[in-house]
Amino acid sequence: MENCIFCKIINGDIPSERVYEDENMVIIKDVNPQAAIHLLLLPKEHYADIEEMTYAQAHTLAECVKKLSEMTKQLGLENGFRLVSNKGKHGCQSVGHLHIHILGGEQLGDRMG
Ligand code: DGP
Repeated sequence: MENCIFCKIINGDIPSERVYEDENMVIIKDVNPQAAIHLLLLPKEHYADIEEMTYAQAHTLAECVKKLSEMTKQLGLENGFRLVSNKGKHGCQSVGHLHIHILGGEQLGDRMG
């Protein structure tokens, strides 16, 4: 997608701190961290959010999340983490390329809203 920041990051047109990449996803450090560890899981395929996501893309995303669960030690998340995906205005989504926030590296608060 031409004007998508995350597509540009995935393609390497915008620099990022990449911590993992495979055929389906890139995991980068969030530029504005909100926890000791704050990563973003970016599916390589462009779709805006879970509403636009196809069932095939949902299947791929589930595989990405499962893979993440196998990398917790290398990512410093072995004591737990939180996954968040903001959607739309009320969800405060600011980038229209589906992404999952991965937060951890410290004790997180128990409020989510
Ligand atoms: P959201 O508000 O849920 O759409 O989250 C977007 C996140 O993306 C936000 O935490 C900041 C991050 N972000 C935006 N632009 C960039 C960028 O150019 N590089 C990196 N690494 N993160 C970015």
